[in-house]
Parts: sequence; C-alpha cells; structure tokens
Amino acid sequence: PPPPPPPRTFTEPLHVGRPVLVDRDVFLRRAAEVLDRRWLTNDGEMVRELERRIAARLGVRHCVCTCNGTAALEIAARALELSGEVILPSWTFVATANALLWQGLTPVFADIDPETHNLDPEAVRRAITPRTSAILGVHLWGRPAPVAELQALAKEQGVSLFFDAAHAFGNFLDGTSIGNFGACEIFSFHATKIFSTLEGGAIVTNDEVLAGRARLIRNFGFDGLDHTAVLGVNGKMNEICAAFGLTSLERFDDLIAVYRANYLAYADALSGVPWLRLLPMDAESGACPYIVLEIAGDAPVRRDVLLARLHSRNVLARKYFWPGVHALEPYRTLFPDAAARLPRTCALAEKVLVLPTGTDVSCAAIRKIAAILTTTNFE
Ligand code: T4K
Repeated sequence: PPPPPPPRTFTEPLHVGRPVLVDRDVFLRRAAEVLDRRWLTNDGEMVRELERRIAARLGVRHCVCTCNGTAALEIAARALELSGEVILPSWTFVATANALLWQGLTPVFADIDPETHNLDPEAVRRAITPRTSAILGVHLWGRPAPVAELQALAKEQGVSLFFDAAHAFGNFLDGTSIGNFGACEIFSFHATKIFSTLEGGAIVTNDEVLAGRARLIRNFGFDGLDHTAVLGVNGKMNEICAAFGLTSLERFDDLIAVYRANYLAYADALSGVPWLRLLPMDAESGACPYIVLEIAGDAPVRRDVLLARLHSRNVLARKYFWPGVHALEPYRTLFPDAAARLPRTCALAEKVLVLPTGTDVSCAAIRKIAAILTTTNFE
C-alpha cells in the first residue's frame, strides 16, 4: 500500500517553553493586595511567603528569592567566595557559564556522560588544576547530576560544590528534593518553567551563614540602613513576581501530572523507532519539564531536516543546547581549544531535538508530532 500522507500543519504554533498560566482571579487578587499595601519590592511579604513555601516544599532550611536564575548563580558564586577556575559542563544553557565569567571567574568546561547528559565525574577530575575553586554541576533537563561522585571529588580536592538546578524544581534524587545538595543550589523561575514567577530564581541552602551572605549580596550589601558589609548587587525579586509565584505554586502538582502524562505519551508514540532515543525522565516522582530526543547518526533522516520539517508544520522544536556553550561567544574566542576536550558534548549537540510539551500539547498532538517525525514520504 502507498505510505500514509504526511500529517497536516498545526493551526497554532506549539512551543518549547510556552508559559503556563496561573489562576487569573487569584493572581489579580494577590496583585491588588500588593498595590493596596504599597510595598512593591525590597523583601516584601509576598517574597517572604514564597520563600517560606519553597523551603517547606523542598525540605531545605533557607530560600533566597532573586530577580532571575542568572542573578542567583552570580550571587551564589559571590557568597561562596570563589576565585580562579570553576568546572562546569558545556552542555547547558549559556547562562551557567555567563554567570561565572561575569563574576571574573574562569569557566572550565568538562565533558558529559552521553547516557545521562550530565557531567562525567572522571572528566571533572581531569579538569581540576591548582586554580580550581569549585565544581558547578547542572541537573540538566531536571535529571539529577551525579551528586555523590561530585561530592566525593570536591571533598577530596578541597573545592566547593554547588548546583545549577534551573531545570530541576520538583525533581528528586533518591527521594530527596533537588535543592538539598552541595553548598547551595540555584533555581530559575523564568516564564518558560513549570513553576514560574515570570522572571525569578532562588538560591536554596541548608547553610545559614551562606544564606545570610546571599541575602546581603542580593540587597546591595546592606546590613543596616546606612551600612554595607560586602559588595552587593540588586538581585531582589519584586512583589508582583512573588504573587505570580505563590499562585503558580498552588497549581504545580496538577501541572506536573500534565507534563508526566505528556512524557509518557511521547514515550509510547516514539517507541519502536530504532533511530530515536527519548531521554528517560523520572515520571514516577519527578517533573518532566523537557522532552529530549536523540536522533541516531545512522537515522534515515538528519536532525536538522527533522527540525525544518517540524517547523514547517508549526511544531517549534529546539536544538537546545546546540552547539554547546564552549562554541558560543565569548567562550569560542576565549577558549579555542576547548572542543578537543569535549568530544561527547560535540557529538551529542548534533543529535538532540527538544520537543514541545505543557498544557497546550494534547496526547493527540503528541501522536501527530510523532507521525511528523517518522513519516517517510515527506521529501
Ligand atoms: N541555567 C540553566 C541551565 C538554564 O536553562 C537557565 C535558563 C538559567 C541558568 C538562567 O535562568 P534565568 O536567568 O533565565 O532565570 C529560555 C529561558 O529564557 C531561560 O530561562 C531558560 N534557561 C532557557 C532554557 O530557555 P530562550 O532564549 O530559549 O527562550 P525563548 O525566548 O526562545 O522562549 C522559548 C519559547 O517559549 C519560544 O518558542 C517562545 C515561547 N514563549 C516565551 C516566553 C518568554 C512564549 O510563548 N511566551 C513567553 O512569554 O531561553
């Protein structure tokens, strides 16, 4: 029989990271409270309440909300008093490295384990020099980094360990919430995340001294009305963002269920295609924020052809995080030899497609996306 015709175009574009909306009335009521109080920012009641609820949810002692995840990383690096070199993956969003360089630190990229997309502890060990002051692990796509191995290595080498958990709010490692590992962890609550404060982020830690330092740095270094203790910055979250966050948090568990169901629907629709690998997610207990697909080198169709095909059908898939941070400016110019140490990152960057998920993506849409990917009579 002739092959089935290619699936038709979606009428509305499907995005990776389309913001999830909160209950409008509840949010507007909270926003009105903020206006009534005329306390709009600077450690207001909404921010404090959000910090309490996040800390309680994660089972972590301290939560310091910030204006975005990048600022959270920068403040964390300052609070940890880092210097010299910090080891991190290149297979991440550019903000992970930018935050370090912006603080005058030298990012040193280490290769990943292609099975997990997270740092390979052996590659980290090889990247350690006398100038290394810290390891910055990333829980990429919400999948936990190899925490125990990195912890042991950091201890052995006498360097700090902290985590970029921008993707990992609502995820767990062996039953413990992400947020409890290393000296501290940072989250992004950007609009594209399942739990969002529009723009926002947080540093979470069980270390009281570190949390105190992060609070000082977040507010220009002020420790009194007319007195500063350290070099600070303006990294504060405002009250409207916190009001959105409180409303978003109330919906979080329902949303996780949607994202998990979508992940399982993709797994079902794409199973049995030997040249596609769907990166496994923890659909039992964790959130499944990203749908990450690898296209095998011997696939009948190249990744970029599939991407163009999806885009032509209004499925706005992404090549996150192609080509790897080391290949983006200014890193490409600063570290022209980095690629030689990152063969697995470079290979993976040519394979990955991230597919739309979230409340706008139904199971029927997922079956159609799978058909667009696997139909053979396109060209
Ligand atoms: N560390 C890691 C590992 C990160 O992934 C990130 C951020 C950070 C640190 C830093 O955290 P923040 O400082 O951002 O809090 C997006 C997000 O902006 C960024 O937060 C996120 N990671 C990154 C993975 O994705 P872009 O530049 O790819 O987003 P953009 O503008 O292309 O939007 C994604 C899709 O969503 C598009 O199809 C358009 C759609 N969209 C987006 C927004 C904002 C909407 O429909 N409405 C909207 O309001 O970075």
